[in-house]
Amino acid sequence: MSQQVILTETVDRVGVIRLNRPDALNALNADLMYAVVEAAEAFQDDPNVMAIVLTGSEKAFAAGADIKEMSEKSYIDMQQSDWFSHWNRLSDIRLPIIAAVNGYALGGGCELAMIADMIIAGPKTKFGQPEINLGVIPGMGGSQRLTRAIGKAKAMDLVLTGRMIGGEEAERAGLVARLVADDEVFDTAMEVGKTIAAKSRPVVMIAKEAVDAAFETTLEQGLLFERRTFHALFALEDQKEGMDAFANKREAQFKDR
Ligand code: CO8
Repeated sequence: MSQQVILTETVDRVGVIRLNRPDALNALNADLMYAVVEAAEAFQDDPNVMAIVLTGSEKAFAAGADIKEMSEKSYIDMQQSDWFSHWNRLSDIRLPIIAAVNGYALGGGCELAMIADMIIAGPKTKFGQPEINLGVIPGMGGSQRLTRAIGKAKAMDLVLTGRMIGGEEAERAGLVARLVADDEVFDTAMEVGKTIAAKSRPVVMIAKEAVDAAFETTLEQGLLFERRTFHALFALEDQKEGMDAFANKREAQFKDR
């Protein structure tokens, strides 16, 4: 029987997706892409899941798209299959996705981590966009999400030279939300997921949409979206509960958790 390319479980309302191609350093082939996307959609459809933690192994989050699967493809193969466009389904997931990243996060691996909403990493994590060494460029967001995350100067450095950066440099550059000891990366991501799990599910989804809107709109449009959405939250019982709990010095018990 062939090995499962991902492993999934639900722990305390946090859905975990673990990439599981250890012999290929979790290289992202088509099977793995479909499996990740379908698992994330299944978690989203489960009202008991509040957040998703996406992780790999100690040695590799993912060492990139599967070079062996791609190498012999023609332009027409890539263009007609719209290779890897299915990852867009992952960026459509409305639950927060936390990437717990150890080891190599290269090429498509770095790009997959950037599709997530936040990255937790350790000092030994290695991020990079080494596609230039293969005679190609990033194809899943490395020229776009990376530039938005760390700015043009550093994105140019990584994309043009293919050099890797460690977790500390990535955190300083703004790619990593929390830098923790390497052996605490997964547990920290789970703690973040559990913290989110105590909030209101619709409000969590709307908060994610509001932050994402900053990348898609002008400041004026974004501020209006935020303000109108803020107004709309006053239609929720969870807003009444949250504010009443504050006033009465108790912990909020959100209905739509
Ligand atoms: N694809 C396929 N196999 C891989 C990959 C990969 N990306 N990375 C590692 N492997 C395999 C190796 O071939 C090796 O297999 P085998 O044992 O059968 O020879 C096994 O994993 C272990 O790897 P190494 O022996 O190389 O391990 P090392 O510890 O010596 O080196 C490295 C680790 C530095 C991570 C090295 O494996 C490496 O450089 N890997 C390739 C990194 C890379 O170039 N990534 C970018 C790939 S291209 C990409 O991601 C484009 C994404 C956008 C596509 C969008 C299309 C529209």
